[in-house]
Amino acid sequence: MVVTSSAIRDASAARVLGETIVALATPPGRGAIAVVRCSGADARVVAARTFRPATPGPLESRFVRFGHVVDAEGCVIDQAMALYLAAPSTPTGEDVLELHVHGSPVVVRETLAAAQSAGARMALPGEFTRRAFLNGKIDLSQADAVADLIEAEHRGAARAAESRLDGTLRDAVRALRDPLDAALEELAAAVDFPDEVPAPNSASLAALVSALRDGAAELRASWEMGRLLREGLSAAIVGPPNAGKSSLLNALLGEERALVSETAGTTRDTLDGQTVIDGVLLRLVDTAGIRQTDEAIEAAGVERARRAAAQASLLIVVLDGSAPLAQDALTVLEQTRGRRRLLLFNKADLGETGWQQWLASPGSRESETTIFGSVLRSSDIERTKSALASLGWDDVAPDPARPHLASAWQAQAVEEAIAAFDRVLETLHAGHPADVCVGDLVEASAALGQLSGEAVTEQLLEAIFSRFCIGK
Ligand SMILES: Nc1nc2c(ncn2[C@@H]2O[C@H](COP(=O)(O)OP(=O)(O)OP(=O)(O)O)[C@@H](O)[C@H]2O)c(=O)[nH]1
Ligand SMILES: [Mg+2]
Repeated sequence: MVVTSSAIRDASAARVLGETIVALATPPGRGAIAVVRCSGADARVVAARTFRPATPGPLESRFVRFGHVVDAEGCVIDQAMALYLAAPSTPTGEDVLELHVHGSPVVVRETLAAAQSAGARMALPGEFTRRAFLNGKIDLSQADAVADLIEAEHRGAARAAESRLDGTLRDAVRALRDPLDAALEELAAAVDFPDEVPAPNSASLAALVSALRDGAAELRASWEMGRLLREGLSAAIVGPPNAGKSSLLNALLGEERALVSETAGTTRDTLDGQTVIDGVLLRLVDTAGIRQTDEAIEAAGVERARRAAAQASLLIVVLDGSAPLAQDALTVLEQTRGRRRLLLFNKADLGETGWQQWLASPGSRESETTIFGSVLRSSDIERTKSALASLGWDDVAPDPARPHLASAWQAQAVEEAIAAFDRVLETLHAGHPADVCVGDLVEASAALGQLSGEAVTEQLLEAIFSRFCIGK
C-alpha cells in the first residue's frame, strides 16, 4: 500500500516520538572517547539526572560543558563533556544530548544504564536517522545515503553517498515530479469542473510525458554507475602457470601481497586484494595457474580458479608473451572468449614470440583490449590500469556528483514510473482523451515520490532503516 509521507510521519511520529532514546554513537570497544547520544523530548531531563557540570548553571544549547556523568545514586561514573542541542535545529529535529566519556566498555555500559534510569530507552537500529526522516530533516534517498556513507569502504563510494546526502538525487527526482504533479492538478480540475476548466490538450500532455519518460530513463541508466560506485567491480586474474599473475596483483596493489617465484604452480589458492582506479573499487582475485594436472591439491586450486573466473565481472588474462603459446595458454584463451576480458601478454622484456604468435592467429582479429608489456614496468602497469578502466566502465569515468540511483528499491521505483509513463503514452497515442490517463499519472507520481520519501510504504521504511546499526 502506498501512503503519503505526511500520513506516515503523523502515525509513526505519534507512536515513537514521545519517547527519548539513547545509544552508543561511536563504535563499540575501547577508544579514546565514546559518545553516548540521547534524542527526544526528555533529553534535558536525562542531562539533569546523569550529568553534573563542573561549574554551576544549566546546560545551554550548542555549548559544550565539562563535568561528571553520575548514576542513579549520584555516584560518579566518569569525567565527561556534555553537548546539548535544543530542537528543532538538531540532526534528529528533537532535543539531543551527547555525553563524551572515556572509551571504556564499562563506562559506556554504566552511562547507558544511567540514561535509562533517567527515563530514556535503548534506541532501535537506525532510529536516530528514522526520526530525522520523520521530522522532515532528510528525505529517504538521503537516509539511504547515510547508511551507504557509513558502509563505504573507499573514497568513490563515500563521495557518491555524500553527493546523494546533499540531495542531488532528490533534486533530479523533483525536476520530474513537479511538472508531473502540475499536469495532474490541471487534469483533475478539468475532470472536476468540466464547464469551467478546458480539457488539457492531449498532444502537449503527450510531449510532457515523453520528456519525463526520457528523464526517468536517464535516471534508470544511472543505476549501473551507482552500483559500480558502491560495490566496485570484481576482476579475476587468470592464465597458465608462471605467466606473472601474482606479480600483476602485487603491482596493482603496490604491495607484496602474493608469493611470486619462478616455479610454475606457486599460487595454490585464490587471493584477494582491493585497489581503486578512477574512484572505482576494483576487487581483484589472483588465482592458481590453469593447466592439466594429476596433482590433487593443484587440481583443487585450478578448480577454484575456474570458479573465481566464472564469478568475476571482468577477467585479466595473463600470458607469457615472450615464449611460444603452449597448449595451456591456448586453452585459457579459448575458454575465456566472449567474456569481458583484458589480454595481457607479459614478459615483453624477455622477447615477443608468444605475442607475435597471437598477432598471427585468427583470434587476434576480434577487437579486444590487449596489452603487450611487462608487469615489472610501472608504465605498463599504468597502461593496464587505464585499459581496465575503459573496459570496466565503458570509457566514461563514473562521476559521484552526478545524480544516480544507488539501491535496488530506487531502481524499482523508477522502473514503475517508466512503465506508468509508457501506459499514458500508449493511451494518448490511441486517441483516448487525456483524462483517462489520470490513474497512470498518479502511479508515476507515487513511484517517483518513493525516491524522495513523499509517498512510501511502511515496508520500504522498514527495509531502509533496518540497514542501520544501533546508535545511528
Ligand atoms: N623478466 C620478467 N619476469 C617476470 C615478469 N613477470 C613475472 N615475472 C617472473 O615470472 C615468474 C612467475 O611469476 P608469478 O607472478 O609468480 O606468476 P604466476 O602467474 O602467479 O604463477 P603461478 O602462481 O605459478 O601460476 C617470477 O619469477 C616472476 O618474477 C616480467 O614481466 N618479466
Ligand atoms: Mg601466482
